Amino acid sequence: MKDEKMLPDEQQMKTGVSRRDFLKAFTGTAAGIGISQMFNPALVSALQEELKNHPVLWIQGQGCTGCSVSLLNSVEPTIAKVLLDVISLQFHPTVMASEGNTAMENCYEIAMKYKGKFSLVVEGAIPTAADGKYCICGEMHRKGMTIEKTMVDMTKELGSAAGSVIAVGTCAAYGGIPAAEGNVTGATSVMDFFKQYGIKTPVINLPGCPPHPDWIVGSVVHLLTKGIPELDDAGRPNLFFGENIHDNCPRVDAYDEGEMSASLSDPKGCRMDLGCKGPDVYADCYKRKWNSGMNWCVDNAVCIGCVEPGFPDGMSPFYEPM
Ligand code: FSX
Ligand code: SF4
Ligand code: SF4
Repeated sequence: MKDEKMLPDEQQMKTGVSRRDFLKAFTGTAAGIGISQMFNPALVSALQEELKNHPVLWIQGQGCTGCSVSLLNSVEPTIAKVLLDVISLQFHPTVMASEGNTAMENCYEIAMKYKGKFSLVVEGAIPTAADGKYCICGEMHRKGMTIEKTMVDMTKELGSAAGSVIAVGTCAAYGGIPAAEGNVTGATSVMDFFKQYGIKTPVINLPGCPPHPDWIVGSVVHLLTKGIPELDDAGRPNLFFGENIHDNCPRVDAYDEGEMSASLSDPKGCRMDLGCKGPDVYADCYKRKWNSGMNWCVDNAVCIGCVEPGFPDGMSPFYEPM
């Protein structure tokens, strides 16, 4: 893993983007440049040079693919450039053109060639029951035999060969919905899975059901260019998960004055009586907002705490105060 370091001076000159602007992009302040603006053509070419030996492999287990959809909705029309040219995404079951044995062989070849250097993104929980058979990711052909690769196999094999792992979405980070009460598949998070198998590769958790696209792109770029960002006790980057929703909510004055919203369509008041979990939740949704900055959960509903380790059981029922 690379140490924290300055973007090289010549790179700053070449791109016209200072380190200050680069870091500002991660904070999501209204005055800062947006994450997608980091990918101006000059910065793209500088990052390409730095990242050509750092491919990313993305695997999917037990989730709804919402994490990928959230990412793909983000920075159109430059998302293809971000994923393929900047981030060097070499394997992604939803968006890659290749399939079957060819795709699987390519994935494992890259993992061997860049052992200890590539980053693995895990989306979805890992179903460990029934010998992993609840989630078969692909097949490989060997000497006339067909070998099934389960999510358990791929997380174990690729996870131990990777230089770093990003657990994208609450399912991968903490188990999420698949690991909620019932959990017949034995769904588990990346960190718990690694503990079980003694895998020591560092893990960054990027929760959210789904996670904000800026959290994904920003964390991947930070990891690849400047190393692992500072993490909190739940393994999340402080850059995105360091602030309390309630303390920063535009409705907190109403809360202090005891003015509660009468219904979800009430434009005024605090949503606590309607089930808002903001006081127990740490994320920057209140300022980053969603849907290209259009709105966020508390505008039209409540915060259900989708980024927290106890989600969803610990936050249920969503319509009642804690
Ligand atoms: Fe989980 Fe991803 Fe929730 Fe879905 O695949 S974080 S169910 S929005 O999208 O894993
Ligand atoms: Fe806190 Fe939610 Fe009320 Fe906002 S709406 S002040 S986050 S309880
Ligand atoms: Fe999740 Fe709450 Fe942010 Fe909505 S406001 S995305 S529920 S953390």
